[in-house]
Order: sequence, then structure tokens, then C-alpha cells
Amino acid sequence: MTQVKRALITGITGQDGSYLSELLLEKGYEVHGIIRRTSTFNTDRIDHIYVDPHSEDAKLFLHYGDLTDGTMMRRILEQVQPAEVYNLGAQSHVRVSFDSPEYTVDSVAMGALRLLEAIRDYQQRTGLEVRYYQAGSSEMYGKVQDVPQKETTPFYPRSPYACAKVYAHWQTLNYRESYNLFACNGILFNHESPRRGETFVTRKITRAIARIVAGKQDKLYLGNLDSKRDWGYAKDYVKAMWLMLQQDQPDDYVIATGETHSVKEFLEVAFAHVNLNWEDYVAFDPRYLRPAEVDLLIGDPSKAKTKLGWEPSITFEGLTKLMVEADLEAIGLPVKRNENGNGNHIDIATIRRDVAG
Ligand code: NDP
Ligand code: GDR
Repeated sequence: MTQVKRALITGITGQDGSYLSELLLEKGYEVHGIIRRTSTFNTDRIDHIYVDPHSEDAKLFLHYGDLTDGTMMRRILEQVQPAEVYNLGAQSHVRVSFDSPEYTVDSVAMGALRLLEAIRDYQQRTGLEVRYYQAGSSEMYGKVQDVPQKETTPFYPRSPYACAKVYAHWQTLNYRESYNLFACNGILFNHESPRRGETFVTRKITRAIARIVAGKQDKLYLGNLDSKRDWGYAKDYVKAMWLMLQQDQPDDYVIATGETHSVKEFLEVAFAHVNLNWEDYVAFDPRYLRPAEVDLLIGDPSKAKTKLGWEPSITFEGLTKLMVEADLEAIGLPVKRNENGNGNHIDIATIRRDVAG
């Protein structure tokens, strides 16, 4: 009888955690996720794949824990005995990390260290291999030194969040070299989806568009519109995480599309999809500026393409439209699709007429 593979995911309730869980379940894994105790439910993104654990069909199990609590992390690791650990949990908002640097560093940097220490001890004691994925970020490149950014480009982090991710990156590499752990760093550039957190700029924009079309909002306040990001699709990016842990040797990989666009370009494409001009709706609010900005990110995914056989599946325009349409549908507005399943350009007057009718 073949043994079912078990994976443990921190940050399972987040954007990436939910897509990765779907992927691993499809591949026949038993998936265990760590969730934080909150006063209201925080499992919206994974509710559709959750089955009552009393059922024989249950393949997804949740455990209360927190990356700031090393005892809990060790206990869960011992209990689950996973073959793979994906460390996705983080205070992941760059702007918020300036307001809350200690907590950000505790969860991101120390959180990774706690997990690595727990895995090291568990592996040494039991002799069972645990493969580890560290969710690194293009924010580690920070101040532009070299474009496009690749695995060998030096880091220059520009926020408490990015400094913490650099620490976690180097510890992961050190545990690989010191203790022979199968530990990989993914250096993932921005990736988005309809499940993206509502305060990240892409989702903030597409959600506002749906609310504007629905007549529930008339202004969208943003900060710096000139920064450029390499935006990909989250569903593609979680595949790369899994692929890294299936290789013969652990390594570090840049995951990106190789294209960059400004926030302004995202606004243009997203608003044009509902035939609106973004300049009529967007206003500036200095609250959304960061004390130090990352101006330009563009990744070189050649290594991932060659060694992992990984490819992004969707263009910048395709991703933008996908997100606009998902937010229109989420708010109850109709999206007309052609036979290929693609939404057409949407006319705001038609939508208002359809809704009224
Ligand atoms: P999200 O912000 O959507 O999700 C973060 C997850 O971490 C949530 O499940 C959250 O739980 C959990 N979390 C937060 N604090 C703690 C803590 N102290 N202990 C345990 N869990 C915690 O992030 P994404 O899914 O977008 O990103 C996943 C990972 O990848 C993160 O580490 C992020 O920094 C990194 N990354 C993301 C990129 C992107 O573009 N999305 C690019 C590069 C790296 P809760 O739901 O309770 O808040
Ligand atoms: P980022 O994503 O900081 O790149 O980190 P975010 O969407 O927050 O910002 C992208 C760019 O947009 C500018 N911006 C605004 N950003 C937000 N959030 N809100 C605004 O109102 C606004 N106006 C302009 C920002 O200044 C920035 O230049 C994301 C996170 O997912 C990290 O966890 C991850 O590591 C990196 O991507 C790769």
C-alpha cells in the first residue's frame, strides 16, 4: 500500500495557502493547515474544500497555531509528521510592516527560524525527511541595483517586512548547508488573484471598480502610482512552490513573469475593462505612501523555466480582467462571457440597465 503524502501549511487561510491546498488535495495529499484563533471565522478562502474531519473523506485538517509560538509549532509538527512543510504564514503587508515592525519580524523572521529549528530536531530524532519551502519575496531586492532581478542579484531590503524576509531566506539557506535539510527558497514576485487580500493595490482597485459600477463608491484613494511590479497569477505561483520540493536537490528559484507594469497601467487596463476612465475616480492619499518605496521589480524566471519546467499561464491584461470580472460577479453584477469563457468588455450603461431590469 502506498503511503499518503502529508503536507503542513502555515498561512493556509491566505491567498496562496488556499490555492496550494487545492493543488495538493488534487494531487492526493493529506493537507494540514495552521490557523490562528480569531474572534470571527477567518477560513473564507478554504471553506469550499473543508470536509468535516469526522468524515472518511476528510483530507484537510486544521490546527490552531501561530508562528510567534514555537511550542505550538513543534507540537503540530510532531503530531502531523509531514513530508513537506510550506511556510506561507506572515504579516505580509509591506506598508503595515512600517507601523508594526516588531510583530512583522517576529512572525516572518523568527517564525521561519522556529519552524526550521523544529524540523531540524524532528528530522534528527526520527530520521524522517521533512522538505521545507520558504515563501521569499521580490521585496528582498528592494532598491533597484540590477534588472531583471535573478537568483544572484544582491538583496537591498527597504521595509521591516523585506528585512525579515531576507533573514528567513538566509536562515533557510543556512539550515540547508549546516544540517542537510531539504530547504528551498522561492523568491516570488507579486502574484494576484480574485482571492488577493483587499488591501493590496490590485485587489483594492478591482474591488473599488465593482463598487463604483454598482453605485456604492465614487472615489478610490491611492498612494504612489509610479512604482512598477512584475504581477503574475497566484494559482501559477503555488505550482512552482510544489515543484521546488519535488526536485532531486533543494535550491532557490525566482518566480516571475518577466514583465513589469506601473500601478497607473494597472488602473488604465482595469478601468478600461468597464469602459471607465480611472482619472475620473482615483484620488491621492499620502497615508498610502511608504517611508521607503520599491520603485521597480522585474524578475528573470529562466532558472525556474529550465529546471522546474514552470511557466506563467496568463498575461497582465488577462489577470487584470480576471480580477475585475470576479469582483463584478462577487458584488452581484453580470459579466457577459463569450464561448471561450472570457468576459467581453463591459459597458457600464448595459450593466446598470441589466441590474435595473
Ligand atoms: P496573505 O496575507 O494572503 O496570507 C498570510 C497568511 O499568513 C494568512 O493565512 C494569515 O492568517 C497567516 N498569518 C499571519 N500572521 C501569522 C502568524 N503570526 N502566525 C501564523 N500565521 C499567520 O499572504 P499571501 O497568501 O499573499 O502570501 C503568502 C506568503 O508569501 C506570505 O509569506 C507572503 O509574505 C509571501 N509572498 C507573497 C507574495 C504575493 O505577491 N502574494 C509575493 C512574495 C511572497 P490570517 O488569515 O489569520 O490573517
Ligand atoms: P507590495 O504590494 O508592497 O508590492 O507587496 P502592494 O499591492 O501593497 O503595493 C504595490 C505597489 O502599489 C503602491 N500603492 C499602493 N499599495 C497599497 N497596498 N495600497 C494603496 O493604496 C496603494 N497605492 C499605491 C505601493 O506603494 C506599491 O508600490 C506585495 C505583498 O504581497 C508582499 O507580501 C509580497 O512579498 C510582495 O508583494 C512581493
